[in-house]
Amino acid sequence: MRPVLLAILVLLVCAAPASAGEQLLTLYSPAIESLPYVHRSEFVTLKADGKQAPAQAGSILGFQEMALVDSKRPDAKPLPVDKMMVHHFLYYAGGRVDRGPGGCLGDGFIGGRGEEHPSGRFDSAWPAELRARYGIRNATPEGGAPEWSLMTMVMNHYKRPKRFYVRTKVWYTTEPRQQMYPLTIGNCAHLANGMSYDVPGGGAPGSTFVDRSQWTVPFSGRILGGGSHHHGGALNQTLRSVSCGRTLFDAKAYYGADDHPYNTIRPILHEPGPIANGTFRTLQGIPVTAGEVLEREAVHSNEELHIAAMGFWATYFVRDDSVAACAPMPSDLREVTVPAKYDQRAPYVFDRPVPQLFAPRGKWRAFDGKPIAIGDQWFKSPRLTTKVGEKITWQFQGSEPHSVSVANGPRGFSSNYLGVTRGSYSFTPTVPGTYKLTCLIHPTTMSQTVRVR
Ligand SMILES: [Cu+2]
Repeated sequence: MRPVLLAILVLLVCAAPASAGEQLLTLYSPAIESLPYVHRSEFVTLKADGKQAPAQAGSILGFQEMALVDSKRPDAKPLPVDKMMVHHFLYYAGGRVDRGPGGCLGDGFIGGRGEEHPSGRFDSAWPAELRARYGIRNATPEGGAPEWSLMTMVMNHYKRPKRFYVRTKVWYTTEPRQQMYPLTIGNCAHLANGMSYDVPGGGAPGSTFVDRSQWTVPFSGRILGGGSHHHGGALNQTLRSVSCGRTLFDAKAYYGADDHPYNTIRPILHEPGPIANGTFRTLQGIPVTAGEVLEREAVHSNEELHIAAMGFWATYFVRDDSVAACAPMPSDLREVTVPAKYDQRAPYVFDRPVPQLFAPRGKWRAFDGKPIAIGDQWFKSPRLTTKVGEKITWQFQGSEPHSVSVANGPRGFSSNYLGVTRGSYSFTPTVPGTYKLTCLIHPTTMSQTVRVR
């Protein structure tokens, strides 16, 4: 045999274990319809048929791509972010075996994409060495493949309804891997509000708002990585071990330069989010032991208001009973998705207020203390005057979900940001000024302005 050919063969044989049985599956959601300027959550089931979700029991090794396309042609380019912006995709495989503790998003959660991933590509987050060793077991107790489900929230900036598919490229194998547990570490008290909370703003220059929570590690093992999901005046988010007195991850929020689509897209429907949040990987893993207390801190700028802010960590754990308490940090921990270009101002200046896209009309009315009705495409008393200290209550009575949320004004507040059809929400202004309110679900057709003196 010729030496060159032999060398190639040796290389091929040596390279093989790194990708034993690995396949890259291209999967599509059913068609989903989106109306202009409306951000709405859609929940779809993905059948375990090899087209929507893997057909065979196996292991998920990583996600290469989560993208929006309007065609199933293999070379279809993802829809541009300034036309179809992805708020988030959340993938679940609820019927799989050995789901682990799961964390705030539940034990079915397997992965997701947030607004901090404008390209929808995750190649560097799932290196081949990691895929060769670890995977999320994707099998039912009967030995088949579970169906998946997908939650999508997208913002359609086309001026017409747009039909799209979510294309998912997933590294997959039917060969054995060590079990990897997806685990979301956040303040689960925010779950009822879709994991979001409001940053009131109005603070002095440089002031911050911190959302903090603790979590107790349920089993000994190693953390193979974590991605921060953080927006709403996001500055940085940390994950610390209180028990060992050390920082595990400190994730910076990266913002687009002035010419990034997130900053030039019009109309502004919500404040521009980060174009990346710190994401870390380590093949050795960060050692943690059962009972160890971790604490996350999401730090937000509190100079301006930020509605529907979020801060949590999406992490991946493996079990390992041999880990000693507070064993040394891994030498191979690294940040994997730093954007090539971003705004270098530190701290970032949040200077793009969200406009009230629909001007409220009608006579100014003085608040009489009675609940203010919110129905389909309307606020009762669109222009209202009141005084500091008077509690205002809004009553939801539409057939579609609505919210009452500050677009801009002296302080930020919001009812449930996904919208509700029943119940009420109250706010007592303590600061005078003009509060320009909107419905987050119908920002172009619904508004109310409240003048507080
Ligand atoms: Cu609405």
